[in-house]
Amino acid sequence: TRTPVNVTVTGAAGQIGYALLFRIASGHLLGPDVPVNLRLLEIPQGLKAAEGTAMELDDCAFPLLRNIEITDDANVGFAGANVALLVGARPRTKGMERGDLLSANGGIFKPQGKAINDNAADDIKVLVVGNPANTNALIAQAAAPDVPAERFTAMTRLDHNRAISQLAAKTGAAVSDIRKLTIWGNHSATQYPDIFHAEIAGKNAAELVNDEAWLADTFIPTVAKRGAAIIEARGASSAASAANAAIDHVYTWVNGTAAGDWTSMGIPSDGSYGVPEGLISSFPVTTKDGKYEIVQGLDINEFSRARIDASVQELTEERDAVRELGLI
Ligand code: NAX
Repeated sequence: TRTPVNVTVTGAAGQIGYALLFRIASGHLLGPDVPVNLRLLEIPQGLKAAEGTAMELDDCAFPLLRNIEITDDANVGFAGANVALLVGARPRTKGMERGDLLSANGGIFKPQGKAINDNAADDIKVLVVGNPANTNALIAQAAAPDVPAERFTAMTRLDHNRAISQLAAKTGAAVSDIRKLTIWGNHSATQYPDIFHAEIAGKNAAELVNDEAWLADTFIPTVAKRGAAIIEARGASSAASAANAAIDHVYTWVNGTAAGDWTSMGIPSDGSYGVPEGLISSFPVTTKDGKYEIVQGLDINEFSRARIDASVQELTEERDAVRELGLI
């Protein structure tokens, strides 16, 4: 039998945590033959609720779930971690400036990055879900100099999945017929969902849609503002779909993209497509054997260029702000 994989989830008592843990334990994160140990990291106020969730996990009698540990100590939570899902973050509250938000999250992601550096397994893979996800990933990465930088990633898979769904609805295609969609930039309102290289049943999606006004005025804002629309409708932010995207992100990273397709991940830029090196920005990537590679050689038209640049500009400003705050 295989050695269990240690999966650490921060913010385990939160609403995404509640939707995520059961799917990890049932084998959807890593595959149906991979046993897992769960490490739930919470703040002291969250420990009791995390214990309740752990009781429910026990009550599922998942064959793949070996053990569960609950802690508010990051050194314990990341000990031997092979996969870390950093979900817990400080949300923006009323009247909070960007600087306040970034420094509050620096207070979470800097020590967690250090705890990963000091305690995680050599093959650690990190996904940051907690917002502002790209810049939180940058903060954690900077605090973990002994971990290869490319192991720190940020989640844009929910945006990717939202874009596929919107494109399917517009064209009447099945979601399974859509390939090669890309989210570029920041997981924020400036993100750019790009269909110019996407394919629908093998045909170019932008040519099929053939409606730049729909792209600019409907598709892009609908995808970018979907989080707010969910809050408006549900009275709470996206949880099950966010958990699903986190599962997709890690599953794809570990198990590979399908031939003829790619996915979107927030990853440290190597300078491709004019994105300054080191920024954690979303790119089209293929994955294989637990590694990812940026898809190279795509033609970027003017429509796309302006939107990628705007989102990358926002990431640059966030990076400069956390640098100013001494967080990286
Ligand atoms: P909740 O407020 O329900 O849960 C957050 C949990 O994190 C709480 O239980 C809290 O006690 C815990 N926590 C806070 N600080 C912690 C720390 N230092 N260590 C460990 N745990 C800590 O939020 P939820 O709805 O689960 O959302 C979590 C995060 O995901 C938020 O930052 C949210 O903005 C972000 N999202 C990111 C998305 C993405 O696509 N990248 C989409 C969904 C979501 O909005």
